[in-house]
This record gives sequence, C-alpha cells and structure tokens, in this order.
Amino acid sequence: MFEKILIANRGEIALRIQRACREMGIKTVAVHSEADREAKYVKLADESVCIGPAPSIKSYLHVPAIIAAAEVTDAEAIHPGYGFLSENADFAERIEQSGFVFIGPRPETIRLMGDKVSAKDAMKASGVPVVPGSEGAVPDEPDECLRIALDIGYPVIIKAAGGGGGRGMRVVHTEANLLQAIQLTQGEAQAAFGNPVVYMEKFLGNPRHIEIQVLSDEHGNAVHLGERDCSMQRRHQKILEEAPAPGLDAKLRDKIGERCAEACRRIGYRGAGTFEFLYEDGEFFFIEMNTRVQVEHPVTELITGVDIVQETIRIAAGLKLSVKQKDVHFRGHAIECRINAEDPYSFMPSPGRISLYHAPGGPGIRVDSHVYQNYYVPSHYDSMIGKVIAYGASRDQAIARMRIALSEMVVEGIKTNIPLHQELLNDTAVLEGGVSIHYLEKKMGLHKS
Ligand code: MV4
Repeated sequence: MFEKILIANRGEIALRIQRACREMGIKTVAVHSEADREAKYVKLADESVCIGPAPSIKSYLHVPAIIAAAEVTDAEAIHPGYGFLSENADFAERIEQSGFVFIGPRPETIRLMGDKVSAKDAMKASGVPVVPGSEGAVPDEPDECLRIALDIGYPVIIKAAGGGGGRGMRVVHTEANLLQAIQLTQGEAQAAFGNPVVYMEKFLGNPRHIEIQVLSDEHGNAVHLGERDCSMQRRHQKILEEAPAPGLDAKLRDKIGERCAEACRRIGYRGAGTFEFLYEDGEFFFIEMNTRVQVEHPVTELITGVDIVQETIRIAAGLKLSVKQKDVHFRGHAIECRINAEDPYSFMPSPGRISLYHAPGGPGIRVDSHVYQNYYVPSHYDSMIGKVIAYGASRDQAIARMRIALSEMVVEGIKTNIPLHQELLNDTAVLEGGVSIHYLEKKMGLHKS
C-alpha cells in the first residue's frame, strides 16, 4: 500500500479522500490555492503545498505545479477527486511519466470515454444497451444523414463527440431542419472542443437519469454497486440524488449492472466508474461513462457498505477489490442533498463568510463538508459547500430523516439552497418518486409565474 498520497483537489472531496487515507494509515499531502490556505483539509493534512493563486487555471488545473508538489513531498500517488483534472487523460499520462501512480483509469481509457462516439461504440460492443442512433459519427453525405434520421425517427438529437455533460447538443424535430442543425453543431463543436465530429441519437422526451456505479481492479475483477437516480437537476447540475432508484425492478438492476461490470472486464477498466443511462418506459439506454469518483458516491456507500474511495486507492495500489459481486447487498435507501452557496430560486452564487453554522446529525445522517463557522466561501470555485446524506431502512425513513436534518441545519451569512430542498421534500411528485430530468426546471418555471 502507498505510504503517502497527494490529493489534487479542494473542498469536501479533498476532505473525503483525506479521511479514506487516514483510515488506511496513508499520509496525505494537500495542495491548495492562495484562496484555500485556511481550509480545514489543508490544516488536517500531514503536509500542504500552495500551488498558485485563486483562479483554478493557475492552481488546481496547473499540472506542472501539482507534479512538482508531489516531487518535493515524495508522494507516491495522486488522487484527482472529481472535476478539475480528474478526467484529463494528459494529466494522468504525465503523472505516470513522472513516476507517480494516477489513482484512476489508464490514460487510454480516459481518452476512450472522453470521446463520446468511441465510448458508445465500446459499450455497444460490450453488450451495454445504447440509445439508437448513427453508427459512430454522422457521415459527410447529406442524403446519408437524412436516411439515418428517418430510420431512427424524429425527433433526433445531434451531439458533439467531444461534448458530454450537456455541452454541444441540439434537438431536431423535422427533416427540414436536420442538415442545418448538423452543420451548426459541427461548427460549435469545433470551436468549443477542437473536434467537429458529431453523432445522432433518437431524442428521448421524458427520461430519468439513472447511473450504475462500478469498481474494477487490475486482476480481471469487476463489480457493480447498483444504481443512483440523479434525475433532479437544473442545467445539468444535479441537486438531489438517491439510491436505489424508486420503482426499479431488482432483476433489471442486476441485469444492467452485470452488463456494465462485464464491459469493465472486457476493456480492462481500472478504478471506480459510472455508466450514465437514460431510463424511459422501463428501458436503459447508455449515453456516457464517467471515469472518476462522483459527487453522489455516498448514497451508494450507504446502501452497500462499500467504501468507494478506499477501493479506488486499493485498486491503484494493484490490490484486488475487497468485495465480490455475491457479497454486494443493497440494504435500505439513501438520499443526498447537495448544499450550495446560492440563492434557492434564482440559483445565483452567494459566496462570503459563514457567520453561523450548525451541522445536522442523529441516526442515519452523514454530512460531507469542509465548511465551518467563520469559513469564507470563495467565489472562484463551484458553489457546493457540502452534502447532507440521509440513510433509512425505507425511502420514507430516509426522507423523514433528511427533513429533520435540513431543519436542524444552520448556515447564516450566505444564501443556501436548503429552502429549495425542503420544498422538494414536500412535493407530492418527489415523494411519489421517479420524476424525470425535466421535473425541476418545469417546477421552477411554475414558481416564477
Ligand atoms: C439525451 C437526452 C435525450 N435523448 N440524449 C444531457 C447531458 C448529457 N449527458 C446527455 N444529455 C441528454 N441526452 C437523448 N438521446 C436528454 C439529455 C438531457 C439530460 C440528460 C441527463 C440529465 C439531465 C439532462 C437534461 C437535459 C437533457
């Protein structure tokens, strides 16, 4: 096992990774920007290195500074967390070339999944169900494009191969608009990603966003840890996630989960990964794969008892997964509310000093947050200041515990989205379970009028 790991991230995930390391007896190096000098995880780390000024581009995204920090502290491995450089294949490659271990997939795998066309091809070839669409990129010949769209049936969606996470997409409702839409999306894709390649899919009108968590080691072992329902989102920012997905049949979970695990074995996947699916009318359709630990990993940890972050470290050290599929059992229900420093209705960021802070607690409540009373929320980064995760034997119990937790939680001095979460946990459709990806935006639209 590693003796020392450098954590190339900030905020709650830097603290989460640090806790995993400490439990495993591994020393930690925190890297931080000038804005995060006073952060809790910086003080709690065995060592810390300032890697640059507040803007991410000059600190958390500055590869040479991070590698230099690993060199001077003699760290053996680098954990990227989520966001920042976590899905940057060049970063993973440079870490390996510098003689460190990247805690995540091989650079080739990150590159494969970063290209949404090759990701979809690879998954389809491995038996994962995908959204019907063009085989690979859309062709050059206009007549071919028209034929493909006609075969799929309108509406269709044009997506950039270099996009993902909602960037570079366009819905087309009629044949008359298809060719122009392809051209426009290609132009935007070239400008945004330096890659003009686009592909076409059947547009699903009202799906849920359900994802499957996997873990895969370098000894040919892969397991799935079930699904998370992440449909509650606005502008591709998730707000609330839960596991299991309300109403999902256990046999279907095992079937789709096993397909994902098998795909991992086939491509020699290494580390934690997430298969993103659209789920509509009882069917799963793969759209993208995330090659990192995700924000919402705690809901899966709570219902399976598997420590996903510790597994990523074990896998990177060349150890075998600590669990086999037959040992993975899904027990109870977990819900996560992302607590953001923002106006609950306009979603405008609200950085500043937290003048009063009380974290919730009690049975089944987990709080993953790096903030504390008198902490200053910097304006330079994502507005998420932490996550409250509620576990219960049933979904009703998890919701009841979450309501109590949110009512106990005090964050003053900045605005937070806690009131929005409280409203969502009293919404009849949310309580029923199984809302689509469009639910929140529709509900907020109603709010305005
Ligand atoms: C889609 C879709 C409907 N049909 N693909 C948006 C983010 C990116 N990961 C894929 N996205 C979508 N792809 C087809 N064929 C609708 C979306 C979509 C969406 C997906 C997941 C979560 C939130 C979303 C919000 C709007 C659109």
